[in-house]
Amino acid sequence: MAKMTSASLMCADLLNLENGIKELEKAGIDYLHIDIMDGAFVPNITLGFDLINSIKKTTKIPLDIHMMVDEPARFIERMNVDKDDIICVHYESEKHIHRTLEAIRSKGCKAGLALNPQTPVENAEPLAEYIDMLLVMTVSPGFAGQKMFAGAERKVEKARRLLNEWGLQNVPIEVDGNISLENGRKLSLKGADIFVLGTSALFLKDKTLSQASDDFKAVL
Ligand code: S6P
Ligand code: MG
Repeated sequence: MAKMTSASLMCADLLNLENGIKELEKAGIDYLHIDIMDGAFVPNITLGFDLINSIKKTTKIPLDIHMMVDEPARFIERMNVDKDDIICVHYESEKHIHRTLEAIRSKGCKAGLALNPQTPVENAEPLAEYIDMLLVMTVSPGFAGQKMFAGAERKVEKARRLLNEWGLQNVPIEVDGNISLENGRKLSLKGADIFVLGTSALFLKDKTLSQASDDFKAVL
């Protein structure tokens, strides 16, 4: 599977976002990662639906929407998405998550399932028929700038093996949290496919977005 990058917009210069997105287009970034938080599922509040609508008018880069909210089913209907966009919901956020994954697919876009660091990959097995992408969180969700959890490599390796066993060879694994050059290379070797890039590899003081993106792609 081709390796892909997803730029975490909560780490971008939000007062200059339109120009930032134009630069990300030139840099060949594959997805824009949009973190939606509710202050309950995670102790933070970030980006929201109006921003998604504005971004949709600005670019054709597909969106990779990461819902860190309790009961995300409440919000799926109103989301403005196209067929290449991904809406990703957390296993831990809903009692009947398969219904939410179905609701996402019925909008004509892709359904992603996210797992917190402590949630075993095996928990995704009953949901195999409902997922188009598996997000293995490599930090506890809520904040940028954290350190990758110690079991992340082992978990990604297991996720790739189990997805293949379940017949999901074409379902990509996304990793999110502290994806530096070094961690990106290690996780790529274990089978990660989509890399969420934030403060660890893309939004850096000493590099342009294009330089940082090129440097990251070179280690995959
Ligand atoms: C965190 C969120 C992430 C962050 C990303 C930041 O809860 O889901 O998408 O934006 O982890 O990257 P970094 O390199 O600062 O950890
Ligand atoms: Mg995220």
